[in-house]
Amino acid sequence: MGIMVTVDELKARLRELCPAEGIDLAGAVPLPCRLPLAGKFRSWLADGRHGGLEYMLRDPETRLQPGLNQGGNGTLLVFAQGYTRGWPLHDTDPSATGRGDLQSPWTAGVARYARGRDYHDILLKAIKGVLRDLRSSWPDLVAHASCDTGPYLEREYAWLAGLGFLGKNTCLIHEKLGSGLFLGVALTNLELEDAAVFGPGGRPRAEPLYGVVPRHRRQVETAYLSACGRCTRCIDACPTGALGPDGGLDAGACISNWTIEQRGEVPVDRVKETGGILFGCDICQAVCPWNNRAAGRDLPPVVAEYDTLSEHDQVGLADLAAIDAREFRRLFRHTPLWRCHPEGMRRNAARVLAFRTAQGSQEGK
Ligand code: B12
Ligand code: SF4
Ligand code: SF4
Repeated sequence: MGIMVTVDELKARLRELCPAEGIDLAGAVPLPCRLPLAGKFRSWLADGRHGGLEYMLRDPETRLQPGLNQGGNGTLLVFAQGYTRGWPLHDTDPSATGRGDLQSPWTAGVARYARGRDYHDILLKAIKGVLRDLRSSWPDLVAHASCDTGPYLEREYAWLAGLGFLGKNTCLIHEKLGSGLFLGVALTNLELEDAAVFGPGGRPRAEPLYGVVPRHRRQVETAYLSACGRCTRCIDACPTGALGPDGGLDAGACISNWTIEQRGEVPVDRVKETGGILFGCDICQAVCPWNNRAAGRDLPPVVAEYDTLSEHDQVGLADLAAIDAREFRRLFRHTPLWRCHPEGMRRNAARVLAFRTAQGSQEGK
């Protein structure tokens, strides 16, 4: 049974509950909804741009129709939690975003999203905290929360919920906070009485229910990619040409995919430039002006759990290139780095070592 609520009631509760859970933005998508970019997603799969990410092939239609198992009704709540407050301009030098000859393998070679505790745990706990408290208002609330791993195109729903716009780097970007945001969702049996204020299904909302309201509302509301304007910095900066000229990413060419998800040798012909990058890739976000501006703002800090990697500062690249399963577990069990398995970490560290050695011998000449 659906629970009838008004948008204002939901908004009031989210505004009360999200700050305590360290959530920056929250919004809602009334279901069923039509995803304006569904065709792009289907052709992305059909063209093989999922680059070996086989889980993306599993039941793709479910990603386009959340609520399928509940008859397609209800409301999808969407949440965003910051892990970094932008990237300062000096990070736009690729040598500072992972390819520099720095002392620590951590500060430069690991993408910022992975420099803390595992976001799947942290954000999911925060969302479940909000849902638990919502039950005090609506005891019959049914809700399934997920972060990253559920069958949702999270960025598209975040966009529809008014949390930001989709950039040419394919990330969800908030006008004030930038794109250093994790996303999570909760499929609920809430029924928004006045869902019509959201406009016809599939039309993005101009603002979130909780969080900073964007200034360029019309842009966010009406046009995908419009807030990028003529900027192409991310496309130009991507060392492997993984970003298409007008949106879309070829995961087979993306360093993030190769250093996190894929096992085995990195095919040199496809990904020549993993260089000094140990894990993940931030280049297309670090060059983004929305992130450079966010770094200059006086924003509240991100939750402390997203900034703990300095604990590993004593571990060197040579240690990582030879790491065994037990040590890998001890160091990384509850961090995003867990995802690459010891085998991936050894491979990545060996590549970075080789890269830095070659760089060093060139400088020595
Ligand atoms: C698979 C995946 C990846 C893959 C593929 C990335 C990708 N862009 O698809 C890899 C491993 C490469 C990856 C990398 C990263 N990821 Co990831 N990833 C996911 C995951 C699990 C699914 C994404 C997905 O559905 N991709 C399918 C494609 C088709 O979706 P899409 O790119 O959004 O495509 C749309 C548009 O590009 C557009 N489009 C496509 N082609 C075209 C063509 C034209 C002409 C046009 C106009 C439009 C267009 O339409 C598509 C459909 O709407 C999500 C979690 C989730 N469940 O959603 C996290 C997620 C997207 N990742 C996340 C993060 C943090 C990252 C990294 C930043 C990590 C890092 N530092 O290394 C990088 C960013 C790389 C990048 N520029 O996207 C966050 C993003 C948060 C944000 N603010 O956007 C998410 C949401 C996880 C989370 N819960 O927080 N990721
Ligand atoms: S994450 Fe790196 S490799 Fe992937 S699209 Fe962005 S800049 Fe290119
Ligand atoms: S770098 Fe430019 S084109 Fe790329 S996402 Fe940011 S604003 Fe858009």
